[in-house]
Amino acid sequence: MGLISTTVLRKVAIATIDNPPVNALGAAVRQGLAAAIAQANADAGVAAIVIASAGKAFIAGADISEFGEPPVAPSLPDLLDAIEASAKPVVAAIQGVALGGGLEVALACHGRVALPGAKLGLPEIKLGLIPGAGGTQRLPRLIRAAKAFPMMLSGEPVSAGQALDDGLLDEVVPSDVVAAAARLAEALAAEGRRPMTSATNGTLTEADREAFEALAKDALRKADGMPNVAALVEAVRAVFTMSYAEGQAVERKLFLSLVTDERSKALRHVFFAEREVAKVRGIGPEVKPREIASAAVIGAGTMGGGIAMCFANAGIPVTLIETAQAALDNGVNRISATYDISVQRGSLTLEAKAHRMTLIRPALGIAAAAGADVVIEAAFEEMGVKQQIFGELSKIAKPGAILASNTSYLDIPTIAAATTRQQDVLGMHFFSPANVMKLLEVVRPQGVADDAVATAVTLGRKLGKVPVVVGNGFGFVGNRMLEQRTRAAERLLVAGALPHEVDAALVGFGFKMGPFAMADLAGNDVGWRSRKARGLKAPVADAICEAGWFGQKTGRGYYIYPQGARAGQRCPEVEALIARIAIENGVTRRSFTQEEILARLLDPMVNEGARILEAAIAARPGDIDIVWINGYNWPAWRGGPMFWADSVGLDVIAKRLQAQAAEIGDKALEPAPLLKRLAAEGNRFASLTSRG
Ligand code: 3H9
Repeated sequence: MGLISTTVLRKVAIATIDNPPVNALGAAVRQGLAAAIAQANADAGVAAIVIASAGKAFIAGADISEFGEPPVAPSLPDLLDAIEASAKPVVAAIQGVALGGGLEVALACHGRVALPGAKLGLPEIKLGLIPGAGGTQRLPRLIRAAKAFPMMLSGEPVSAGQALDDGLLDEVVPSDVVAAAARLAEALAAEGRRPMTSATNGTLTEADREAFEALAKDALRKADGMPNVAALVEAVRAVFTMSYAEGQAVERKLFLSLVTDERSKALRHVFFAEREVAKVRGIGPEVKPREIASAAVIGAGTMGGGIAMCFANAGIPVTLIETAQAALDNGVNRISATYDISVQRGSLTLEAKAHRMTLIRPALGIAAAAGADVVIEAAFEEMGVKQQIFGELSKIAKPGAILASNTSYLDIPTIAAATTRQQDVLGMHFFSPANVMKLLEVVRPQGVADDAVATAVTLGRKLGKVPVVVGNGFGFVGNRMLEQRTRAAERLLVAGALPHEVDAALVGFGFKMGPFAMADLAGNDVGWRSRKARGLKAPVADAICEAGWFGQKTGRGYYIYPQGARAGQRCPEVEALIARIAIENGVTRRSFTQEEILARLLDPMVNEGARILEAAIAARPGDIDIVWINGYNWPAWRGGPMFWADSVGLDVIAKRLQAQAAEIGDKALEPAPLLKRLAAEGNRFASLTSRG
């Protein structure tokens, strides 16, 4: 088998897995390992066995892309039982990561040796799963349930040092882990194989069971409906109540049912989409990003301040620029107050705050941006203002500096036209609050240099963001789709739903907030100003603003907020106003089910997503999903809007849109050509990407 090569060294068979990039346990690897173990057992010249690996990882786990495919023997649990039952001792030589099924391989071995940089973990929970190859049964038996359960619940790996302390590893060696594993294997062969992990029930005590039950209770309380948490509890509990074989059967049954659960499918889709999004068309490893050692942010408002914090948090000095001292002082004070909240919460030390504040250098006047390697403009959202700033930047900025606008909607080429360096101008669109939200839309207009785009992407990652490269076009990806949802929400009010019903539908779907609670929080005047500038009308939203109900900051908006309350209460005046507007528009209002509300909110977004794909503003449907998960709190376990649409069925969505378009008489709601075509073919958005 090509992926496993075996050499024999002083009576120890070394089976090395070489399945780039991360030695995932695909069918060929499992078959190769099974053959290597069987062969070593049959070879009289072999006394012990080492499982080692080539490349940067020991084993990153089961091959996630095989889940949901027809099973190919041997299954991982069967392979691991064979390893554990090997008559000749088997030792794992761990370098890099041993994750999921990778750690389960090590757990089935009779000894484990690692390099100091190794990381060991069972991250299945993050994919909506639980360990499915004996991990829930072997790990508690090895290191106690009270230690093993939190590791499986968080999915976070532990260091080699920690694993050694916990008894998960036998040895940590500074170098040549294979030789050290071979020595341990020889010793085990000489002294007689140690008891199998699956049979070491002696480590399970009543005290451990009680400690585990307390942790389990807490975990179930916080599980938020995720079925894998309850499954994990059930599987680990079996360690105390059943034999290993029975417990393993429980684990297997739970694992297999979770694999087919929509939530796990969604999380697995997100795992691959996160990796795909990093691949940018036309930008390979030969395109080297420019060096970024300093930054400048123009505009010390909420957005500019948040962006400056991102640089300071990443240790990059940043000049924060305003035109007037008072605005600059306000900006710096706001940043300081935001850091204070982290200090109070205990997530930031006072020293760290002080250091970050020294990295933020307030300055007056655009000339202060002259030395920066990247300048991000976060000024007022008006083309004239932006063009003036970029015109000046073109004169004073360092040659080769990246000149980025944080605009949410405006045309980047028009901004770039104010400069003589189109090759350096692009969009870097952060999301509010900029120091928290992970999404960064990197807007790539025609004419920008590839290395400028690569720089923005690399920088985004350094700032802890998830950069998604998007094309230029009104609202780019996220806000363009959000506008559809906002319009749909307004239509629903006039048609008969109430603000709290619309919000409840989205919260029920998994969002933290609905559109009206969100609008009240952000300030209804923001959208109002933008509609007026574009000559657009939204009868309910406009009337609410005309009444001065801007949201939480004025004590009322779509809801009432008595005495600064953060949760709004239903407002009879708003509800009466909506009813009046419906009458004025000749609409007979009717009630809507939650399901209808959801369809009316989300289908137009999906339709816009299809148009965005047609126009190549987003490279892949998965990129759109990543935008919505990281910028708009779309629940990851729902996979993003395009994944959701695939799971509902594109034919269903196309039919619903067609019906709505006819009912309202709005052609814009008719299914986009791409959606129509895929629906007619019985296809999914996922078919547009290589993974299908
Ligand atoms: C499991 O084990 C279940 C068992 O309990 C029971 C089974 C019965 N499978 O992240 P990167 C690909 S569940 C398939 O960019 P890094 C990845 O898609 C599994 N592919 O690199 C990418 O491909 P491409 C539990 C995988 O250095 C490439 O490898 N394990 C897998 O930043 C490089 O990945 C996990 O959840 C996989 N398991 O990080 C671990 N892993 O180049 C998941 C990676 O085509 N993996 N790929 O885009 C990770 O956390 C990170 O990938 C890792 C490397 C830390 C390993």
